[in-house]
Amino acid sequence: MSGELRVLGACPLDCPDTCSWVVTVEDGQAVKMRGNPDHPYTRGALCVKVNRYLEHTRSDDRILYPMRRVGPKGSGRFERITWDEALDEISTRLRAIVDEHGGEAIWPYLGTGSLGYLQGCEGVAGRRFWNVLGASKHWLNICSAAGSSGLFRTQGTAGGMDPENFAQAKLILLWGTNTLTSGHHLWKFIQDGRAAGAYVVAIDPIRTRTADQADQHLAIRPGTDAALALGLLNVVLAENAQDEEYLAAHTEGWEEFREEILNHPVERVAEITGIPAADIHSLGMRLAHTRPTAIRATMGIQRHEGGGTAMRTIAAIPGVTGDWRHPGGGVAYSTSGHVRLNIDMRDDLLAKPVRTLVMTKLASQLDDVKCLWVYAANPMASTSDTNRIRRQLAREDLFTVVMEQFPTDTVDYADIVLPATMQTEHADLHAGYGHMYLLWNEPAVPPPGECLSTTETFRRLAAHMGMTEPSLFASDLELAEDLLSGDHPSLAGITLDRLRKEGWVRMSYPEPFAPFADGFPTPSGRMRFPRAGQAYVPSMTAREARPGALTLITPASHTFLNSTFGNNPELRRRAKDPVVLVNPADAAARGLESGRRVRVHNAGGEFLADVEVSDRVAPGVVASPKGRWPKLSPGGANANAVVAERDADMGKGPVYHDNWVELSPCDGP
Ligand SMILES: Nc1nc2c(c(=O)[nH]1)N[C@H]1C(S)=C(S)[C@@H](COP(=O)(O)OP(=O)(O)OC[C@H]3O[C@@H](n4cnc5c(=O)[nH]c(N)nc54)[C@H](O)[C@@H]3O)O[C@H]1N2
Ligand SMILES: Nc1nc2c(c(=O)[nH]1)N[C@H]1C(S)=C(S)[C@@H](COP(=O)(O)OP(=O)(O)OC[C@H]3O[C@@H](n4cnc5c(=O)[nH]c(N)nc54)[C@H](O)[C@@H]3O)O[C@H]1N2
Ligand code: SF4
Ligand SMILES: [Mo]
Repeated sequence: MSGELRVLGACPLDCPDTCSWVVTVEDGQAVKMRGNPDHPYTRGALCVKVNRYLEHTRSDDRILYPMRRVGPKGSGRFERITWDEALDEISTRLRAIVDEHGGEAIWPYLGTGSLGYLQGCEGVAGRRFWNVLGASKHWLNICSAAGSSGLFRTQGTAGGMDPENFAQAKLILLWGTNTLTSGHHLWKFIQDGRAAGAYVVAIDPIRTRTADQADQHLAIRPGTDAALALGLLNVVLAENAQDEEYLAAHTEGWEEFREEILNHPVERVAEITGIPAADIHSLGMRLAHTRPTAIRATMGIQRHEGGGTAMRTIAAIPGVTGDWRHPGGGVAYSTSGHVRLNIDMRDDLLAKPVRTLVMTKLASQLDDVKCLWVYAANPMASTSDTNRIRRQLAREDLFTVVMEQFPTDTVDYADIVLPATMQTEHADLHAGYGHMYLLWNEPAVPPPGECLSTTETFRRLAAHMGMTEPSLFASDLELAEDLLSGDHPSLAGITLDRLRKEGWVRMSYPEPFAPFADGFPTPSGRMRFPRAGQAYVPSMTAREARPGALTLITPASHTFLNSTFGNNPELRRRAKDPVVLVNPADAAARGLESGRRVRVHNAGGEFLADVEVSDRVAPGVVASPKGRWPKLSPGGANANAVVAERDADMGKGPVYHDNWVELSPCDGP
């Protein structure tokens, strides 16, 4: 058809699947977007959220022009200004802050709104500019840091199985992961495995839609996963099913870890985890006698005080069973450890070393910050302890700039708002964290209004501030060439030309892939088992289990992607009002019935939700999905009002699923 164009792109959202998409452009308008049928992982499907992406790009509330605040902080009242005015004001304020307080008083707070290597959090976005200015560094630990460090300690990398190899597994554990909601493309491979006889077990305190589809669901007490791992291995040892050859060749610390396992007989583990001993035993038997066993363990497990340890201990399982010998065996947390692009953060541009500020500590680390620069993030919705963050953002001495697509709660606190492009409007390079492909996103249409990409915004700002460092002005294509220019073997044969033509290319790893069949990327080349006493650290919820208190879990929402789409009318309609799932026993004890609106509260704050009485959650556990915009929620708050700014045991990760709450009827005492 004349005037019709097919443009290949990639989903930028923080989801393991990083889908390849095809945008149909007619007469300069993007008229259709669908999953790329040729991509081996996307297999032609996007998801319930991104099926609305094009509609979202044209949303009435899209931010199209630079704006300056005219009302009090938090009011969301702005006037339109020109880019020149915006860059003038920003330049003046940044210079003054650097002169008076030093560059470290600037916090470039970059979130996960896009995982792009150009425009988003995985790569260069603005970092060269911040280094020239001497701004504080930003540690993006909001999502997976605890689990990654746990895995790193055991394996030397957070990378693991190729998820496509789940099709070869004979036993599949879906452990703290809600596949059908948070990255559904894996499901086809699980189904392929099933068709060849695999048995699927979901281990989750909630009977999720994924658990519904599994052969078996174990409703574990939150924060006790490390103990379960030890209990399962206890059965493996009792069956003498450990892989002695693999243990001897590729692991260290086995004698000590073995003792730890022997200290965790099934009955003890049943007491800790709340899972019946018979179920632990039967799963232990399956684990002992089924090769290969594939474990999909993702972020749910590690959003706990003991989360790093839990992941570290789960990662030890295939070291004992020898599952890493087989492509269909091992642990799949994230494939990002296999992505070896040439990422140079250009620290050489720093005049002197600077401090690092921690994303999850926004509420407490803003004290001596004078400029908060938020991009691809929505901390007022997504970061812990939002009441304290709100007080900080209201400070008159804080200069806040937000680069955004939509008028979020965070935007409401900005002094200057800069309009940001969406994925169909800018170029980017992507890798999945749940598959083995690199992807190129070609812009399909020009940006609406005066929106600019992240890279272009920083190029213009650098020029406006009179900076002369040449690398600040590298074009998107030059940046992409740089990223692909590394000499790691996984990049062999992958050029920008090829990516632009084909849309995606598999990284050069063997297929099928058994990454640790011959050892690990640790200093000794061996898996490092946890030391005795370090294998199981009970999380807050496990440690303080006390009658009457409820553990709040705030998992992925089916209809939102973190807070992205939280303003989309159709997805909001589908999501209905916020709910909190409550076990019938806990509901009865509080005189609550379904539909009753409650305050979910603790010392940190409260949010409102409607009770849904349900045996999907075990007694003592309540659940309310993440991603709501506070200002679009009843009471003006979401679940992060009750999530404490407390560190997990590793990586300073957040504890989104590890907080005590109480429920009180809104109309009651
Ligand atoms: N639809 C949708 N998809 C998403 C997202 C989204 O918001 N919406 N978010 C994206 C992002 S940023 C990420 S990081 C991932 C997150 O997605 P997942 O990795 O799936 O992580 P969560 O949703 O936090 O938790 C997964 C499951 O872990 C369970 N869980 C909680 N505590 C425990 C525990 O102590 N032990 C065990 N065994 N299970 C536990 C929860 O009940 C939940 O069902 O998904 C991505 N995909
Ligand atoms: N209670 C609770 N809270 C959680 C979690 C949980 O499990 N429970 N999960 C956490 C997890 S896993 C994560 S990853 C974080 C995510 O938290 P954040 O990193 O803050 O991500 P989002 O909330 O999705 O906000 C991203 C914003 O970036 C904007 N954006 C998207 N693309 C671009 C772009 O190209 N340029 C610019 N300038 N802006 C863009 C979007 O419009 C959106 O408003 O949330 C965490 N929050
Ligand atoms: S959010 Fe995930 S499943 Fe949906 S289109 Fe993006 S990558 Fe694919
Ligand atoms: Mo995340």
